[in-house]
Amino acid sequence: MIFSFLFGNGKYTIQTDTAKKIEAGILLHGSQVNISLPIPVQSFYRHGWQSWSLAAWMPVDFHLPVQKPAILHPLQIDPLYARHPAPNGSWVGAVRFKDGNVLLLGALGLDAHVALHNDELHGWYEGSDGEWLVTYGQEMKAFRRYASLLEERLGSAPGKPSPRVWCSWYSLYTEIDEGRLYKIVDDLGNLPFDVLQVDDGWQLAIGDWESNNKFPEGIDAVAEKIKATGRQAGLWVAPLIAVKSSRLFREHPGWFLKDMEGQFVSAGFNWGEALYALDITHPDVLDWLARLMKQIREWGFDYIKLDFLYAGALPGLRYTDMPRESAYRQGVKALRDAMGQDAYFLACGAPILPTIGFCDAIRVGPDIANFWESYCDSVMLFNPSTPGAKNAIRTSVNRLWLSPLCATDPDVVYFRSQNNSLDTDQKRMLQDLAVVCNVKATSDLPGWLSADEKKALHDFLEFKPQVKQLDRYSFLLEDRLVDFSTATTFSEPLHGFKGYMSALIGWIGSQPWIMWWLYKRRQRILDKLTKKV
Ligand code: 9PG
Repeated sequence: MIFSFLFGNGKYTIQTDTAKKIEAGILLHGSQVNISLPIPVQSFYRHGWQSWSLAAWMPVDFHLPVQKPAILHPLQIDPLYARHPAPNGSWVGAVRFKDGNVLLLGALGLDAHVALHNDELHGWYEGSDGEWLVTYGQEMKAFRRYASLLEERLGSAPGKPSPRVWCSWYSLYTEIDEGRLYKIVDDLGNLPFDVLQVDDGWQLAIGDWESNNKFPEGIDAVAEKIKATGRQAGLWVAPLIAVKSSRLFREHPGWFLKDMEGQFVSAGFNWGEALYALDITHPDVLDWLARLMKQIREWGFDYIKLDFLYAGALPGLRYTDMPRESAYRQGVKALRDAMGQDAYFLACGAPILPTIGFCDAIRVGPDIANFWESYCDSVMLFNPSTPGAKNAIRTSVNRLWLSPLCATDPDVVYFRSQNNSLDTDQKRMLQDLAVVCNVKATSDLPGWLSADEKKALHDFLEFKPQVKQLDRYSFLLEDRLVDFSTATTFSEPLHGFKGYMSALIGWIGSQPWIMWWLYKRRQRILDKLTKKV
């Protein structure tokens, strides 16, 4: 069917099954939607699939290169659309006109994608059909209307206050052990943290979620030590992936997602190894996951960071045939039910829309790092999902519209100058974003902080200002103006000789043995760095 609607700047022709006017805009229903735009657009809002995928406004004539290395596609973006030629995004897309108004097309269901083809905005559902909102006007208002309809469909977080978290990742990385964590429990003293969260490095293997020999007293003893200081204990776990060398994979190869050719579906590459995805429609997998969540609570952890969740929604053949994001959503609901509503659930590496309603917080950007950006990742590989402060701020600030639905976690901030190449302004920008999100975390070892830095950290944790958004990237914190726009720019895609070099580096970076070698090299550097701790 073809429908015509008049918005502020002209007549729009919409092709889909049904359309009706509602207060928020126009509610459509159909597996496909085509909207002809009456006037030229300036920029397109692309919304990446999962926590680490890029969300940004981009000029329509900016050709985003294919993200490199390709081996990381399943881990960093929606692999199905890695090579889509047109500007595109998951569930929602918006275009901005010269006068500043936007037109937003947003799916109200799962398994949906939006792309801009010249003067046509195109939306489609992968499997079935579903609802869409089309809304026009001032940018922040348009996104607010979309978020509010999403809340009606998907629910929202129950509004628990966001705890202030000390997380072990961005200082010790995998080099955590019992002694080091016990020392941190003591050294945190009276800094106002609510949670001490143990990150990656405690487990036997990716897939085998029992404590390793660096924790002779067991991971439950760590939880107990933390709780004895009046804080909650937090634990990181990546329950939907496993490596082939894990006992889980060896004992249950039939639990893993396969493709049409019968090959295991790749969930990317990390820790120097290939990752595989559990099929969470398999009843035995669901049972195993529920037991794991209950076990974590029994160990004494009440704050749970579930990571690498995208693996549950990768394309593949499932035990129960259903659209991939619906399968994932069922799985996340099962995880939430098993951990209990009273646990604090931070979703990370998570497909955004299908996680909403079940998590308390969602990571809305790639990992932070103790540097602004890496030349190799940002310029040579053009990869906005890699760790770095600029990448993390860029995507997080472009996802603030999600905040009515759940807490938006921009990742940790730094106060330390030791082992850190971020300058004062860059650290300040990270801290300001955490205040805007009201999700505050750090990984700085107390021993790495000077007295002044400790005081600044203390003040930050206690700071609860009035926050007012002025426009897309600028805010008032009480009466101080903060602006994140310098983090939202991109480097120029490379052409000519540099373009070939970039392709070559991308190809080299996609070789598993190079990834393995890089991992081992990183581990050696880390080992040296943490020896003194
Ligand atoms: C632990 C970490 C931390 C961190 C998470 C997640 O694109 N990548 O290759 C990629 C690897 C790891 C990663 C993010 C992206 O980090 O976000 O906070 O918990 O796992 O291993």
